[in-house]
Amino acid sequence: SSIREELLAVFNNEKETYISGQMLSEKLNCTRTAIWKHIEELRNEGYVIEAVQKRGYRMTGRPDKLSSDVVKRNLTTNKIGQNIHFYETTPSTQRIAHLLAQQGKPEGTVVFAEEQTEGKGRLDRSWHSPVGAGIWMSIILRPNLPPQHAPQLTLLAAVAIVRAIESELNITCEIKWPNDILINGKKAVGILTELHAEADRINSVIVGIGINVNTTKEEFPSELQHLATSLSLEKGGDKIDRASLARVIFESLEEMYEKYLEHGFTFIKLLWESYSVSIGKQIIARTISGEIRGYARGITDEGVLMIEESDGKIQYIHSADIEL
Ligand code: BTX
Repeated sequence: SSIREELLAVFNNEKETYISGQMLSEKLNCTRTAIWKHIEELRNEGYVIEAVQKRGYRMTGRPDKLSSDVVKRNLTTNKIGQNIHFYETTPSTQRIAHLLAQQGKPEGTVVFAEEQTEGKGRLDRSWHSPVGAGIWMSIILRPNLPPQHAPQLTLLAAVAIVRAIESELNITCEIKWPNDILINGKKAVGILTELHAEADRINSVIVGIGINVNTTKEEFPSELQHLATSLSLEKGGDKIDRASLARVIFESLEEMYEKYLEHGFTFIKLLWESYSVSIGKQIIARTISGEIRGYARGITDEGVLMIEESDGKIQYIHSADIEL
């Protein structure tokens, strides 16, 4: 409700001072009973609101939950993250984003979930998305581009996320083609780009982003424990504020996306190559039609991986898993 939002806004602006019930009811133009009811509701959601006789209320803690209020506070983007749909639990934010895209929701609309029960990766693989541990989200973009440029958006997203993580948390990341973000060799982020397109034009792109933020070692299933990590684990177990990270990611993504639409892929490509672990190395690419071994030359202007085989022949890889 709007009282709830205004109440949160007042508490956020008045971090240190107590505000009396009387003042709140005047400010928000409602009864003191209404104020009291909303404060009780906020407490049930995990907000910590102190009440002190004769002084009033003060908010001293917020739930570790992603909510629209918290993420949108101080968000400086024009589009990305300005419309957020939140779910406590959902099979996959991708599914919801696809539906919203088809309903015509605007570019930059985001679907967030605290938990995904059937989070998906590429090729029908699954993405482990335990409750409250990460940022599990899907973003709708509507670039006016031909469909064959869509893979560039995966690389763009990877670059934007790496830059956001590095600047916000001071953690060094590497990118493994096409969509893995690794920290100390382990996967911390996965990106899945899906498309609605006609023959010559993209209608919408759904960029699915899964970031292991506060996932603990025990929360990873045993088969992932050696392959996966979380930002918190890489920070020695410190708990990381998901809302601020989400905000920085939106800003970074929007900046990259706008530059890309204006100037094309070249500068993203350069940045991407600078973060890449696979380029310039001997690699094995496992594709659905078999294995290709060789030297990773780079990526094309389309975002396609080029591997030079021992006989000098160049293979163009559109989809594969890379082993270093
Ligand atoms: P991918 O196919 O490259 O990676 C999936 C593989 O990664 C799995 O087979 C497994 O080995 C490993 N894996 C699974 N879960 C995790 C995890 N939490 N951390 C590290 N490794 C893991 C990557 O696909 C694309 C993932 C996109 C996920 C987002 S979350 C929001 C959106 N909704 C949705 O359903 N998917 C996207």
